Amino acid sequence: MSAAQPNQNAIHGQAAATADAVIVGAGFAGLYMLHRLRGLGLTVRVFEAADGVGGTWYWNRYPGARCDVESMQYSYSFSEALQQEWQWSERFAGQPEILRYANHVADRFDLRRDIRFETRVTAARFDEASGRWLVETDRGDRVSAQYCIMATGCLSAARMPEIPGIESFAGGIYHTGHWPHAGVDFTGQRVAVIGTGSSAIQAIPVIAAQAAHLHVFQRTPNFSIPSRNQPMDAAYEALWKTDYAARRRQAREMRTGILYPLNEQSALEVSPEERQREYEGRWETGGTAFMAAFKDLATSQAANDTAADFVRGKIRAQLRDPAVAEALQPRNHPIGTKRICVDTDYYATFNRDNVTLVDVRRSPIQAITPTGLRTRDSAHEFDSLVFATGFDAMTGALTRIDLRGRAGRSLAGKWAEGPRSYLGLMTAGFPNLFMITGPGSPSVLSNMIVSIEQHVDWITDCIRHLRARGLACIEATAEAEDAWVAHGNEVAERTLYPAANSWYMGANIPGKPRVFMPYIGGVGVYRQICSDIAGKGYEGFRLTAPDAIADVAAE
Ligand code: FAD
Ligand code: N01
Repeated sequence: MSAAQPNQNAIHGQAAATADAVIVGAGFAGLYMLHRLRGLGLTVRVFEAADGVGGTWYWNRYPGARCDVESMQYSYSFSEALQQEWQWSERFAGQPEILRYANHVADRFDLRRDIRFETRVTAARFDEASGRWLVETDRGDRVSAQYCIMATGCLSAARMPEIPGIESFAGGIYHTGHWPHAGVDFTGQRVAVIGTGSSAIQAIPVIAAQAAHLHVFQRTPNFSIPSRNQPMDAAYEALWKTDYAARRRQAREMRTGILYPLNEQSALEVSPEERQREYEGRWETGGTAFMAAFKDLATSQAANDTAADFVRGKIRAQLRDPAVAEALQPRNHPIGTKRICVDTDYYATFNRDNVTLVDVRRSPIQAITPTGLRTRDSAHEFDSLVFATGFDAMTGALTRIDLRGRAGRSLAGKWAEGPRSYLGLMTAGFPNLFMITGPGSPSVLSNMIVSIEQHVDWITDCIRHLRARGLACIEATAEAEDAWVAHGNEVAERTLYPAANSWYMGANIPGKPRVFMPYIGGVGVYRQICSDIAGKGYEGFRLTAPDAIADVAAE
């Protein structure tokens, strides 16, 4: 724990005083939510499992961890002073710098005093008689609060696959999403990485440069675009800062919440030469804006194929060994339908003599052994094993808490067939329980800080509305929720996304229902829907006076 992060757990074990609101999580969502609710004059208690703020950027300290939304955009916009004074050192910030930023925000807005660190919320139960949530933690806290706000993150429930023999491995075992704070020195070691998603693609080049030998166990190759990261250009920073508010406004209206050039043409309406030029230009610029090369890459298989072919060609061109080049080219999903990756020297890393790619789709992993790993066809020995195997995304952090709404009904039970929500903000039967970037909202398909700010602002306005009118409760109606889920599915079905076995679809977790979880209608469109609903007196929500809370249950 750093000097900037005093241990504030002195009163653990005692029943805490009641609060107006409990917030679970102190990543970017929880921090901003706390700031806004304080602004309303509410008493707030935040619980955070980690011993510091930052969420994703606290936990994911693996080598190479970096943002792929430009620093000038992956930052809060709520404070003009903050966005003017903070200076990013690179085009795409690395994890240590983003964590420093989160700590700076916590200090600048004096947020730590309301955050209980190293405390995991284990349960929260709605009491219909009092209309309050009783929140419990693994440290014995019990807090009664009117509002309960889940800022638990979409990608915070790290997932270890169930491979027999894991516990027998004698060397070091790591997960990218729980990386040791002291770092790991792989010098001279034989290292294995399981997984080739975004985290692995960032970590592999850095680990390969340090380790004696690296084995990469790949089940599904991914499409990755070079980041072309570089030191922050002073003129570029100034360009943003002279015009920050207007640029932020524009970004909020974009489909992804990221301001970058969109091409409104179809990939199929231009000549092959023009298409090639567009892709080459975006490849040279680097980053996720590649996917905005044409308007129909997410909706037309034929259009998508042109982009996928282009990237496959680039992969081939970077590799010396044709067999490795073949194995690294994705062929089982349209480009972008699994989260597009962004890398620095990922493909070239497989030209190194000390890197071996093992295709575990052809020859599946059978067991971890004390000295390594056995696939169907071969055995491999190593000193350290890195799991870059991802997360129980979008729902995992929520369903790991014993959340119970009206009539003691559990959220995990309600969501057994897939998450259901109204706007990704609330779920029927759980009054006054808000989710920041919950399933059913654009969340992971966007610059998440843009989506976080929009949700936090909406929730703040909503609570202000309730209090100004002496109302005790807000909850989504079942009808509004059904309609929103149907709309979300219908919009998703118009795209190629459901075709992929992605974590967006829950496909990475055995037994998880196959449902497209984020809302893909676009950040700007979604924002407008949320504002309109609030403007119509919170259409689709039931707002109740203090003496009417329990009556709803009887309906
Ligand atoms: P988190 O940062 O996940 O914070 C949630 C917090 O809640 C965590 O600190 C967790 O410990 C805490 N918590 C959860 N459950 C409990 C509980 N029961 N009790 C107490 N505390 C709890 N997004 C982008 O937009 N652009 C990017 O480039 C990008 N890069 C990413 C890179 C990585 C490696 C990962 C994993 C994610 C990335 N994301 C990116 C998504 C990223 O998660 C969000 O941008 C953002 O940081 C989410 O903030 P949050 O506060 O909503 O959630
Ligand atoms: O996780 P993932 P991640 N045996 O789920 C493989 C964000 N992020 O941590 O595809 C063998 O994407 C699995 O294989 P398969 C971003 O939103 C952003 O990398 O299931 N392999 C896959 O290859 C991202 O999408 C950045 O066949 C197994 C990998 O493990 C999200 O976080 C950086 C396996 C998991 O990939 C999650 O990324 C990092 C098994 N049993 C993260 N189980 C940026 O750059 C799983 N795999 C912005």
